[in-house]
Amino acid sequence: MTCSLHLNDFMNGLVRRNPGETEFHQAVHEVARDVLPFIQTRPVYCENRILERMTEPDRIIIFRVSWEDDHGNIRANRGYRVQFNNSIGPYKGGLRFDKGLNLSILKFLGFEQTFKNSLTGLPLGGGKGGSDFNPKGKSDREIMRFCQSFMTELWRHIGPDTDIPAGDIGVGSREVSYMYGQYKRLSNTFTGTLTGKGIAYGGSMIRTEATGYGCVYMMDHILNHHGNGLEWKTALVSGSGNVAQYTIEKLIDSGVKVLTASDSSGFIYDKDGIDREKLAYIKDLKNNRRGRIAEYAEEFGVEYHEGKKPWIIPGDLAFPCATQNEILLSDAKALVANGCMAVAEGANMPVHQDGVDLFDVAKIYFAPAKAANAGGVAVSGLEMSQNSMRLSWTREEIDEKLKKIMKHIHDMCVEYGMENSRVNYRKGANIGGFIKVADAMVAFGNC
Ligand code: NDP
Ligand code: 2IT
Repeated sequence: MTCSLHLNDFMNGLVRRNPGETEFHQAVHEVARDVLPFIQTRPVYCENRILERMTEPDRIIIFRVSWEDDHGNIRANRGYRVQFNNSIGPYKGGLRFDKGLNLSILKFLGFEQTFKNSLTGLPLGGGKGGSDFNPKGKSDREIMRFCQSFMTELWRHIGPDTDIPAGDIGVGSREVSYMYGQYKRLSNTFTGTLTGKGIAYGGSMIRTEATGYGCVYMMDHILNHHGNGLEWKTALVSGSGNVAQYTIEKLIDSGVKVLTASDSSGFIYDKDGIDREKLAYIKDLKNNRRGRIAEYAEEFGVEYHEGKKPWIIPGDLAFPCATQNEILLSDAKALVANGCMAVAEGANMPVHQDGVDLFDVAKIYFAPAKAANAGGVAVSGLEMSQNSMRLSWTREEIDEKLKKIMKHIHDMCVEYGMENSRVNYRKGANIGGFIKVADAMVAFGNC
């Protein structure tokens, strides 16, 4: 059988089958343009229609979540779990609570997760879920009732060898704990069915820090590989949630001056750099008081740019850690014009494809999300191992394993991303993540 699958034909088919799902189209296109030329050199993948099959989720579960607010009103939201691909392990990926959430976003996230989880080298399949529930402004009791109601349906679809959810935007340790409590009650089991749990009840050391720390480890590897290093650099970080906080923490510890942090209302520009004390303020502000980043500007007397993103500030390194498509072409142009040398995606798909292409042309090192932010799910995988063994590893042991995993991912990118003596990390991550899943699917036959 000859094999000639062209990007346009492939994408036209995907868009026809998934109308209006722009984020999903974008994520698949970014992978397909690297993977399709590679597939032409390995006919077995083409003959087995691996990419067509890999872009169709195994199944999607959609359900109603009814809950009662503090005023006694019954409210209804929609819950989702996209079980994307379990070829190399049980479905694994976070839950997002965000008012704008929809199936297109969840399919892009589940698709990306499949490649990311493969890159970690751990036996993890890909999945993603969540709800269009808006946690902002809700009381603690409302969050609890929502989480319990959400899990009252989800629990029958998940399990320690089936599907293991975790956190994402709007879902942190508080929400994971409420959901785990309900899961435990309904299933009458104590197993590792969610990750990101509290340390007292099966959580892993470093899981909270892992995505941000891993992202900085990846940037360090990229700079070292090119004869450079982190020390004395300046950095722009977006977001002020879980990923941003621990990216900032590891950057401070690595001798980097972090100039910015943000939320969906605007960003702060701290010319002196965010230090440990100021970071503690951000953690308390966001995790305990659920406040806005504008309060940092008032507290420390620094600039606050309402309705703007940090990319207009000059800085050596950029770490977008908030959400998808937060670096559009105009933002990427500003980064290039200001001399930015490297970008690592802490968030999932924060750089729009036009920006990725510009970084390519401008020879800016670009670590895509599936490589740069894989530390979070990697330590989730380690949490699963500890739960299965009924043992806990120390902080030092986990950090050591996380470092090894990020090095392994970097080396995979180098192995599959070499282009005219330059590493294309995007291409390397796409092909490196694809191969293991593709080989498993070929081995399983036509299923
Ligand atoms: P959090 O909910 O802890 O924080 C999200 C941050 O992003 C907040 O500062 C939030 O601001 C901001 N944000 C959210 N939506 C927007 C928007 N539309 N425009 C601008 N800013 C926005 O989430 P996480 O830190 O966990 O997740 C951040 C990113 O990292 C996501 O892309 C997620 O998928 C990814 N990720 C997370 C992992 C994890 O382990 N948690 C692992 C790997 C990737 P505001 O408060 O105003 O909404
Ligand atoms: O996007 C991601 O990798 C996450 N939100 C973490 C998933 C996980 O299962 O830890």
